[in-house]
Amino acid sequence: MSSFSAELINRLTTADSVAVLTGAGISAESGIPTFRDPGGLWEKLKPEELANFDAFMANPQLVQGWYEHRRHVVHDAQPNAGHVALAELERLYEDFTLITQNVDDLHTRAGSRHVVELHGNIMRNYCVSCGRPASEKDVSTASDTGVFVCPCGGLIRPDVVWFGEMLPPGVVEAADAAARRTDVFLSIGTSAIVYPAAALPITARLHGAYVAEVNVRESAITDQLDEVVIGPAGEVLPALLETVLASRRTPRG
Ligand code: BJW
Repeated sequence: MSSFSAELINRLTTADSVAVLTGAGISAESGIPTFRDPGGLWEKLKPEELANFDAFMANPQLVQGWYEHRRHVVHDAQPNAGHVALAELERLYEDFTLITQNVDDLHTRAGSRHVVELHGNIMRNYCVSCGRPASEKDVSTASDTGVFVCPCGGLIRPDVVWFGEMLPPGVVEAADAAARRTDVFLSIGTSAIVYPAAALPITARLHGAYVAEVNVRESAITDQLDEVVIGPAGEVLPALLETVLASRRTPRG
């Protein structure tokens, strides 16, 4: 049974603007492994070995194979109760921004409308030489050398953001603006060690928002926030939605 402070429920009940940051933890209950938890995506292979451009160029087959495997996992996954609760929470506010570090599309598939994808989308691919978006065929037919290549001969990479790469144009600005104007900011299922995403809850708090975290354990920034709710997002978020809905039904004196 999740427990929320009266302050959090009061702030969410009276808020005009709400912003949410999600990380891999929200998709864990959909069967998509996180990055840094035990058994996570990088338990055996470190980020610097896979999620950067130099690693891709050094061993495209390894990196393409890793993403191909993950695309299948994402394709077969379904949004969970946490994704659905956030989509329903969005309907309560005129100004609601869902900022996600995830590349899995599950928020959109759950019905969220204003989604800011900070780190791209694993279902899209493009050619590093000509920039053309890759087709399904391009990413399912390996060349003689075992790698996926564009008809122009260039290597195909996922449309995601690797370490040392800029985030897509406009997304940092959109996320930062939402963090600055929001009344309540929820940071959900992220270890909060990757920037610029990890700065958003702090920005929100500096600009007067009430900032709460939902996670199965404390993150790197827990001690800088107003509140932490410990528990799985798929259980905590439906309970939070129900509590806010009940509070909105209660006449205020
Ligand atoms: C549950 C749960 C359940 C489990 N319920 N919870 C400032 C300071 C220091 C460094 C930098 C800085 N600014 C930029 C940098 C460099 C770098 C960086 O941040 N490095 C840090 C590691 C120190 N950042 C960048 O390079 C970024 N680019 C950039 O800043 O461009 C400007 C620039 C350019 C050139 C030079 C300098 C600056 C790009 C970052 C790209 C990150 N990319 C990845 C891979 C995406 C593609 C892919 O998916 O393969 O994004 S890395 C990976 O980490 C992925 C994630 O989105 C990201 C965050 O991970 P997340 O979501 O937090 O997952 P986990 O696994 O870490 O945590 C899961 C959490 O869930 C845990 O807390 C669990 O407890 C919890 N959990 N089950 C609730 N059921």
